[in-house]
Amino acid sequence: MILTEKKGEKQNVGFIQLNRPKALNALCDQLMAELQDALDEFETDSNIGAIVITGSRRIFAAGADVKEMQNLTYQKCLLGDFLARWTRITRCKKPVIAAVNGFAFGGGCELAMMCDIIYAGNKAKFGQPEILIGTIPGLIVFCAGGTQRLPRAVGKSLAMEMILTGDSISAAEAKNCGLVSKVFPAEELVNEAVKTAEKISGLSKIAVQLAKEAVNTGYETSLSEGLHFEKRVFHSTFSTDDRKEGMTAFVEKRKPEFTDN
Ligand code: CO8
Repeated sequence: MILTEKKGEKQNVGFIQLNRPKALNALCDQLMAELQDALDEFETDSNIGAIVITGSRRIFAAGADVKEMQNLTYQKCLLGDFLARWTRITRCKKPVIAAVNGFAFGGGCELAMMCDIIYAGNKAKFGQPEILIGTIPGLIVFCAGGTQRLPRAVGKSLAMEMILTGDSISAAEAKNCGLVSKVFPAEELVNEAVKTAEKISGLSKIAVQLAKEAVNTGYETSLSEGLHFEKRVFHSTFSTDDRKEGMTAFVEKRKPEFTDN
């Protein structure tokens, strides 16, 4: 249900395409298991510096698979491990870019929000329509994040409006409110996401991983704890060859050659 390949001039970008067109890339357990395997593989491949996740031109993902959930009970959700693998992406140490063309609804929007950067095609639509089918974003015991990440990304008022009405927002609105960082013509979106991933992959993998961890730590904690973490992590970069090389190259007016040491 997914396609994977390595992209970029140096083959250092892990590329994942959700590929379940008949069900509009509805996120079922099998698809998420395959996604987890792909992330495991790219994460352990030392040549890969960043990962891009996309869908098709028409659809990123239409949410969790409603047919799979139709007869689910509270007891099964609570006691079983239904969707337990879904948050794997939030534990990925390498940067993940979501390239969203078309609909990103429900779990699809949540999947995009679990990524580090979201780029959108100009016809993309983001929404949390769970209220229309009698539930709420996020599912019962799994932290998919619709009610938590969306308000942090777009502000409380817009998040409430989206979550309580099920109405979606356009790519332009998503850009305006900060949910996505850039909007591109649909046909250019994937290339642009890969270009950014290539750029990140060419930097020190140590610095990139630490920077990602520092931002995410700050996102989930108080400002003072975040600042303390940042200071410690900043200090730790002075134990790396890459920090010395980066600063030396700047002083010598040349391009740095990072070795990930
Ligand atoms: N689950 C299962 N099948 C789906 C889903 C879905 N979410 N969405 C579409 N499909 C299927 C349809 O049933 C249909 O199949 P079939 O041909 O067998 O009847 C096929 O895809 C095509 O769908 P439509 O005919 O509806 O296509 P349209 O172009 O008319 O509409 C829409 C496209 C607007 C995207 C529409 O399909 C839609 O509204 N889909 C449902 C959206 C939704 O409610 N999503 C929320 C689901 S709940 C959820 O995501 C909870 C989050 C859980 C946590 C996740 C953590 C990552």
